[in-house]
Amino acid sequence: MTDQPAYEPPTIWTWNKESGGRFASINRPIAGSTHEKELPTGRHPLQLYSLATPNGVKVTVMLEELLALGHTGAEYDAWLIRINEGDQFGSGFVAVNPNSKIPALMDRSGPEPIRVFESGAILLYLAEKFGAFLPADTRARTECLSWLFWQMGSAPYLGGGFGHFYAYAPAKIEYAIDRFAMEVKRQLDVLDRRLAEVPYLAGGEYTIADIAVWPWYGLLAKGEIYGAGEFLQVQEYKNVQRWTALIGDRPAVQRGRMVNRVFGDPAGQLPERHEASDFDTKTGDKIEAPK
Ligand SMILES: N[C@@H](CCC(=O)N[C@@H](CS)C(=O)NCC(=O)O)C(=O)O
Repeated sequence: MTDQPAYEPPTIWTWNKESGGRFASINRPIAGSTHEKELPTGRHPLQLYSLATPNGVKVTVMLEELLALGHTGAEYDAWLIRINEGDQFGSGFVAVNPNSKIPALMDRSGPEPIRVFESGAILLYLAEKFGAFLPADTRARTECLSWLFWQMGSAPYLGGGFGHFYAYAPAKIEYAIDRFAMEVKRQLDVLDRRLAEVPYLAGGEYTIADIAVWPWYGLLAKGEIYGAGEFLQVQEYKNVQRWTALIGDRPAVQRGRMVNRVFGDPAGQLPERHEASDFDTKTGDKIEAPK
């Protein structure tokens, strides 16, 4: 157990101090905007407001995959939302996503703009709009959506549970780390058993289920999130490792990971994306850092 001092919750919780830990400064118990700020709009049909966290990467991978398939209607402007600076609480962003979290998408291709928030909803919206990465056959489509929703329900245990208590919380709490390490290892085993049967999560085809799951569990399997590869012994999940490498080799996945990225190797950072050529000319190693 933990040697934390015992905490007796008061009758009514009040917001009287920062909770501590990384991201504490942006946590608030109330929704809505904190300041007036319009969002920029570029010339493409799709306007994405995001950051290259796993939830953000799902959407940029999907857009790059659609473009790679030749869907020119998927051309997009990707604008950077710096969540650690509170951009998600600007009035323009809240109008696109009342939940104040990236990613958020505005489809301006029709007579009236359509807003889409929640990464799973964005993937499904794009898959249906372009008729891609979502099988038409009822059985395969249903399997795809089951894994898509599995991801949406499971990843908060990985990110908000395990990742938070293992990497970000102000104190290491054994109970919390044990509880969520157990759950995350179980989730990896769920994926491993599924991927022992089929090449991709929905079956024989690469779909939005893979696009949703890879940025979380693929990157975890590569030891690239929370520095937890050894702790969770991720190399043991052989089928997850095979699938992680297969998806990671896709050029669209490699491009999607770079968009709205402002950390890591400068050559892998494309803070904003407005043209396909930006990958060749506007990465962090090619542009001067803002003073
Ligand atoms: N369920 C949402 C989760 C989105 C989410 O948690 N986004 C995080 C970054 S990965 C965020 O914007 N956090 C900012 C905040 O909580 O204020 C989705 O999948 O779109």
